[in-house]
Amino acid sequence: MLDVSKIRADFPILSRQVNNKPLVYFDNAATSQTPEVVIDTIVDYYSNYNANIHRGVHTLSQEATDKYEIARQKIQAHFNAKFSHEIIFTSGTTHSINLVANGFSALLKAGDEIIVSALEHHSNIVPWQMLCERTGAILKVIPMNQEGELIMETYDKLLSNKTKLVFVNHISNALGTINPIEYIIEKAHAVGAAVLIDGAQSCPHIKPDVQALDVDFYVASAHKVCGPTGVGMLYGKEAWLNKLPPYQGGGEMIAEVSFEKTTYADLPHKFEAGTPNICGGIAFGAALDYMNAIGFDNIATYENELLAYATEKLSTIEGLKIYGTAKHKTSVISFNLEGIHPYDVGTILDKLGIAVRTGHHCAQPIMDFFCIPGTIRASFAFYNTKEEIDILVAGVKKAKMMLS
Ligand code: 7TS
Repeated sequence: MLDVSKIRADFPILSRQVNNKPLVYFDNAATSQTPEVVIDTIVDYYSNYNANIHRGVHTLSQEATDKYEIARQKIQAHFNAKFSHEIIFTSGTTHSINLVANGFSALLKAGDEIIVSALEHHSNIVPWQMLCERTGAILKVIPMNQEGELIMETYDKLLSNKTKLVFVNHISNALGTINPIEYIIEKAHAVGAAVLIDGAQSCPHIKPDVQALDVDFYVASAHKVCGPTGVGMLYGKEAWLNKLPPYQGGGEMIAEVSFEKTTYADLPHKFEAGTPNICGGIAFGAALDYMNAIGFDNIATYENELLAYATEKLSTIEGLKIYGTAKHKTSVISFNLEGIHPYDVGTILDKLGIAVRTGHHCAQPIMDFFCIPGTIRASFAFYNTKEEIDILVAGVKKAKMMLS
């Protein structure tokens, strides 16, 4: 089991005050906090071996290159990719999705079909709409039910030999639903479609095995797994990455350049034009080491306890409605107080030192489905406690009293 007070001591930010109250950080689905070991990795990089990579004969450049490539191998091992060159460093999930969507422009034709789900973050909707505009492909949507679960019977009917791509998040950021991606992948492959899974919200809770899933693309952001912002990854099966054209042109992604013709570098460099976020990539590796040392099974068990506790306590508040009651869900609770705007509740909670997110969570179609402007979202990580949930529950009661 987790020693949560020991874990909390790893995170300097958790001991700060906000508005003269101890910080209660429940906005983990937006970004996770950073442990000392990751902060130290960043300081060590800039203090001791800051240099550009893959291009210098000098010692600093070689050290930075070695550590960056070791980080790639850590990510490969974490996701169980077959080859390290199947891991592409990007600036985050959004960049990874755009890279794939852009690549498919060259592979799709008018009338081809793309399937997304009703539970997507805008970053897994807009790039595909742009792709459809460029190619004439048609976007279809797997609908959801009142619990916030995808309706698989409709998915089965949407699939046909016209389906070329399926894009679904592993876990919904707005509701916490864990989607049946094994089923989704298997069914898509049966009609010859490729599958991209958006793992931005799953990676903080689950250790995905891309080979066992047999998924074609899997994407994630470091800042949701205790790493820094501005760095993330794209896993792609080697054959797919070889098939996709490069996303950006520039230095590092070429084999040879002349004004007549340019040939591209091998994977992974073909997709990594320009100077990358070197320090970020190395810190991403350190963050995964940190989380793996705690253990994802331990993390999931503990977070499920927090979820059950918070669901029970919040449900006792009259007029509070929870959105997203899927059978399989992670430690995210979206809720509203009857007749009160979520923003007003969030503002009062902030005065009490409690950080939650309010609004549509970049998932407007979900809010439209429930006919609401947004929700208050509390999202828990392995360093949160039941005592903090008690503080939230008291804060929500206070907000209700003040705003009713
Ligand atoms: N996909 C999902 C499912 C997400 O939750 C997010 C970010 C993204 C993609 C985009 O990730 P980025 O790192 O490229 O920005 N989600 C949230 C959120 O729920 N609140 O703030 C960001």
